[in-house]
Amino acid sequence: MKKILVTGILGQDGANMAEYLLSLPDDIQVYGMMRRTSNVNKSNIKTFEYHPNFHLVYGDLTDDVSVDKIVRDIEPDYLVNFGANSFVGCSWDMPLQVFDVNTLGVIRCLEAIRKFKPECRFYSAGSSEELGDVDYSPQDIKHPIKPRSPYGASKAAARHIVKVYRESYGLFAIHSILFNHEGVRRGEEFVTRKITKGVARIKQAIDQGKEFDPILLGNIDSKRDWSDSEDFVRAVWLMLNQEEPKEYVLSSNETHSVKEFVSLAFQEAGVPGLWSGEGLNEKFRIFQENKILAEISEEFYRPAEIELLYGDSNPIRDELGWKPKYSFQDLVSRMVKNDIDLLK
Ligand code: NDP
Ligand code: GDR
Repeated sequence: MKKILVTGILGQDGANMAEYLLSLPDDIQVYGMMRRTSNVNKSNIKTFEYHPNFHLVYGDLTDDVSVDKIVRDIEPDYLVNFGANSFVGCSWDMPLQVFDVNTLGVIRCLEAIRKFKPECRFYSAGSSEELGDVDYSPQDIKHPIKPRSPYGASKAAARHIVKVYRESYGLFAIHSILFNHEGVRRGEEFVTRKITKGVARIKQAIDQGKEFDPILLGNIDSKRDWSDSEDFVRAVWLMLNQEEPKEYVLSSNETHSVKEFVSLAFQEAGVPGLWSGEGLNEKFRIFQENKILAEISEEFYRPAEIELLYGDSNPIRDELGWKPKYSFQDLVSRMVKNDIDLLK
């Protein structure tokens, strides 16, 4: 029997990881760590919350006592750390909180493992945000660390401390670089979900002959390497079960602009459109009509931006046999369909 502790269980990756682990034929007990909030949203775990091998536990990555207690009581074989303040955009507004959760939280996990269960294998979710204003494309695991946001800096620091604990105490601890990954459990402030929810809202209004407001976006020229989170959690499990604690990049090996995402999402909903104009005046209109579907608002620009992210995940494909199931088009299509169905 294997005991696996997953932090960030109510978020996108934590829920996808737990669902994947519970689907395996192995005898696995999954412990999902959630923090206490006044209005808990369990929508991401509703498909498995009452599975007999799933257990919810309270804990907070900013609280040493709770992290110690959970690791001491459960004695997990694996600790998958998906808990974080994961929104880059707000990290300039609360840099200390971001470091407390994303960096000190990793140290708290490592310390608890070192003290109470040193054989526990540890996975920490690193980010392509660590790479920042990139030197070359595609970016691999050797790319220099040059973050452009407090969030990116917090993940870069976490990356270094995982290496220190691995080398100092011989822990099986890895921090891999994850490029953007999305899906039907994605938080609503991230650009992909914001777009697909907006598309669903507008599609419904058009179908009902009603007026609608356009989707407001920031930098639509930035390019991201988008994958499906369901593909990534399988790769994380492969990484955790390899012989040596080797770190890898996870990516789709493609890059697309926010603009492309918008065009494809509306097309998938049967509302094809066209971009026109420049800079702050750029607009996406319904094809051969004047109705605006998406436009720019300065509110969503960031103090510093990463213009291009484009990963190279060939090493994990070649060495651990990982292969994504979903293409960029599949991802957009699934997210749009899900949001349209949710409105019905
Ligand atoms: P989410 O924001 O969906 O989930 C993060 C989870 O962490 C939430 O459930 C949140 O709880 C929880 N959390 C926040 N603060 C604390 C805390 N103090 N103690 C315990 N739990 C806390 O993120 P994702 O699932 O998308 O990402 C998972 C991990 O992967 C994160 O570390 C993220 O930084 C990293 N990552 C994600 C990428 C992506 O594209 N998705 C790319 C690269 C890295 P609550 O539900 O209460 O808010
Ligand atoms: P990112 O994701 O910052 O890459 O971090 P996000 O979806 O927030 O932004 C992607 C790109 O889209 C641009 N953008 C907008 N972003 C948001 N959120 N809202 C908008 O209206 C908007 N308009 C344009 C952004 O400027 C950016 O260039 C995600 C998170 O999951 C991190 O936790 C993770 O580490 C990285 O991916 C890799």
